[in-house]
Amino acid sequence: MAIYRSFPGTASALYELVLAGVIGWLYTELPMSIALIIPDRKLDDLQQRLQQALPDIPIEIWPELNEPAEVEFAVVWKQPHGCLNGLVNLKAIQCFGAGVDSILSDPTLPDVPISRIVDPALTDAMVSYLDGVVSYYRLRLDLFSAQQQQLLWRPKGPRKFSHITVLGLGELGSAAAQHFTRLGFHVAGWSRSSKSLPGIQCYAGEEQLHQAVASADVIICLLPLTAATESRLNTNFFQALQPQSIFINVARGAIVDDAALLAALNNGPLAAACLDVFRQEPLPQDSPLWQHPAILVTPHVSAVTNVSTVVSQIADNYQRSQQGLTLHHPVNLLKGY
Ligand code: NDP
Ligand code: OXD
Repeated sequence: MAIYRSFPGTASALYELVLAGVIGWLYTELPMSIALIIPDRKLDDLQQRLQQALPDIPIEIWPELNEPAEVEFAVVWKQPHGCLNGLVNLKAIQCFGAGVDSILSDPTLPDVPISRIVDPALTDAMVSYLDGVVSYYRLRLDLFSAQQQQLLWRPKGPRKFSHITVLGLGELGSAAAQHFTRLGFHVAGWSRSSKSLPGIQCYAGEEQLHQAVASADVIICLLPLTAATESRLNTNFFQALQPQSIFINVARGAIVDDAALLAALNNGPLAAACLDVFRQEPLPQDSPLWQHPAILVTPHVSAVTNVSTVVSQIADNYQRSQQGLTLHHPVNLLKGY
């Protein structure tokens, strides 16, 4: 500023005009972009579909960003910590999944609104996976699979399941609870705040957790991973379950204390566990969970984000962030989910 002020008369005015023009151009013409920050995944399909929905916006795949300062919107999944910090013009973060724990664990997370995926196709996938797993145990396919390894022919009738408890009554948990209610099970659910859902016995808060699971033959975990839920399913929790119950975790591995789970399988009360999620993924080769005869391991596949069904909500959220509107499916940073 001091320099151009020393220009005499018209020259100074001209300089001011040019400078204002350059600043204006910088603010209006900087080609703002969307960054896809989803390491270790092929992103061509997402990039193409999003480009079709937003033809005028450059969509770049991290780490190959043209200019980090151009990024105004980031679609993120398990980002390396720190990589969002350099996006100085970021206006919003769109999580590419339903759970935001990996995004929120970044200590350098920029202070911008975050949204997550809520998608009927994702919900259907989760319900269908859970339906299959409950049938698998009800029909004793776990037992027959083990017997087959030993060439054993020992018929046995189905397990008598009547009660199912779902931990977490959000988008996925409430859909799962309603599904099993429709199939004729007695269904209970547990959440943070109290709820009233038709046909479901609802429990809420720490003090009602044991009550919620006391009569369950099957317990399904669909809680988010937060400071309050980390390692929450511990020895105390497993000791509150019925003998011969089945535990299914499709939420996050770190909600479960693995040593307590193994003890509950080895010494009771659990008969079996199906685990789709783990503290460390991929599950390390030396994890005892791989080899345990009463554990079914699936590689985090119960409900995978479907690019074709979520692209419109991502594009819509981009537009909303540009207009300063609240994003669809916003994350509550105080609650952590
Ligand atoms: P929501 O945020 O819609 O629901 C979360 C539920 O958990 C709510 O009912 C909430 O209670 C309850 N809850 C949160 N904290 C506590 C607590 N401390 N005590 C009791 N209840 C609590 O999440 P979604 O249903 O969409 O998803 C759940 C989780 O599933 C995701 O966070 C993700 O980790 C996992 N997931 C796994 C997938 C997989 O492929 N394995 C795929 C998709 C999701 P309230 O209603 O009172 O807020
Ligand atoms: C999710 C997941 O949270 O895939 O969407 O785990």
